[in-house]
Amino acid sequence: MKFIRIQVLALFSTILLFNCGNKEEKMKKGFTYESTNSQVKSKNSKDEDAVANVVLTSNDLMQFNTKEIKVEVGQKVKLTLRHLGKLDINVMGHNFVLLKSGTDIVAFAIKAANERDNEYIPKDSQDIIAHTNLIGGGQVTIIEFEAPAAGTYQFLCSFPGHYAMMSGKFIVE
Ligand SMILES: [Cu+2]
Repeated sequence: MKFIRIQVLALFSTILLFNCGNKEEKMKKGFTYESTNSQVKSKNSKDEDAVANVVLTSNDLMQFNTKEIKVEVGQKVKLTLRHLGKLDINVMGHNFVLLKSGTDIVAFAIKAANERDNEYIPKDSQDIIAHTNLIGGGQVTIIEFEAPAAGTYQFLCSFPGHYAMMSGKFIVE
C-alpha cells in the first residue's frame, strides 16, 4: 500500500514538473505579447538577460539623447521612447524608425514625410524593421522586437525634416 502511494506521488510530481516546463515554453514564445506583465519579466534572470532595455529620449530641440544604440545578437529589444519636451505632436512629433540595412535614409525620409495620416510611416514599407508610434511632448511609447542579424543599421525620426538631426546607428553585435 505504501509503495503504491509513493508511486502515485512520484507520478503526480512528474505531471507537475511537466506542466511547469510547458508553461515556461509558452511564455518564451509569447514574450512580446506578455512581457507587459511584470510577473513574466521577473520570472527568471535568464529571460532578463535576453532583453535589451533601451531608453531613448527626445526633446523640443529636435534631438535624440544618443546617436548610437548597441544590442546583442539574439536579444529581444524593449525600446522606450520618451518625449521630454512640451511641444505638440503636430509641431514636434517624434518616433523611432529602424531601417533595414541597405535602405537609403534620405529617400526613406522623403517618402515618410508625405505620410502625415499614417504618422509618417510609409504604408506597406519593406524598409522598416521596427517603429514606434509618433508622440508629442510629455508622451512615452514602448515597442518590442527581435534584434536583427549582426550588423549596423540606421534609425531615425521620420517626422518631416527631423532625420538630419534625429538619426543614428543601431548596432547589433
Ligand atoms: Cu522627431
